[in-house]
Amino acid sequence: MHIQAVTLFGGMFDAVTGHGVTGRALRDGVWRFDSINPRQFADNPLGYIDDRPFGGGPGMIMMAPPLQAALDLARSQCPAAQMIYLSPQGEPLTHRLAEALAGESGLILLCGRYEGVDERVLQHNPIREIAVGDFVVSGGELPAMMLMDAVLRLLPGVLGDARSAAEDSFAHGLLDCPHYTRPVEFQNMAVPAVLRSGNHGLIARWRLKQALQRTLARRPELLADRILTPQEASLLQEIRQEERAIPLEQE
Ligand code: 9D3
Repeated sequence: MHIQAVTLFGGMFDAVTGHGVTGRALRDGVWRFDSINPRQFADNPLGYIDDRPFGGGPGMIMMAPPLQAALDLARSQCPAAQMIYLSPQGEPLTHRLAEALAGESGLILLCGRYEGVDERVLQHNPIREIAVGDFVVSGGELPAMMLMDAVLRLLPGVLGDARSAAEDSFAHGLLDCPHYTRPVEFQNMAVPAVLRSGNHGLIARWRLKQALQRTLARRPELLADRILTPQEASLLQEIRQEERAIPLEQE
């Protein structure tokens, strides 16, 4: 996969290109990366690529011509690439969307700074607008890197263990169960006995129940439109019964 970022801050991408599984996969040739600085296409010697908004108001807007030149350069290097504008107004980034993007041969990631980009850039290009959550960050670079990481780890050869991506939380639509390693006791807390029982059927059942319990408590909306397996349905019933039992025990 060829990823090109149109950004004023190409150096920020060292975080993804130089570290961890994504860094290793880049060195292994699983993916390629280039950053393109729209400043190189500024029409003035000082390299300004932002200007004041028509209609007034605070902040600056990234100008269309230098952004278009940068996008055209990126497109010329990977004509089939999907263009993406990281924007607070975009559709939410989900695991499902990351899976879809992992099927692309290239991505061109437009990273905004200031108040955003001239709307005509978005009208002129076939471009998907994507947001990373309902919170405000200072520019598109960190969201772009989150998207890159989420997509890249789905490519064959990025994760060492082939099971890891498939077993991820959200891949199966539930939050993850708790995990434990040595020592067996920490701060007077023991590892749940079932995990040391060696009974793999019981362990799988305990983990699924924990995952369901946490999802119900923290992200009930994830359970709402999910088709439950018979085992999940019966575990969920068990959880709800225990929920009702607790207040009685406390009286
Ligand atoms: C005053 C209105 N703000 C829009 C919500 C201004 C504004 C805030 C932050 C304009 C641009 C930005 C920079 N943010 C991003 O580029 C961004 C982002 C985000 O802030 N939240 C979630 N996802 C994303 S993707 C890109």
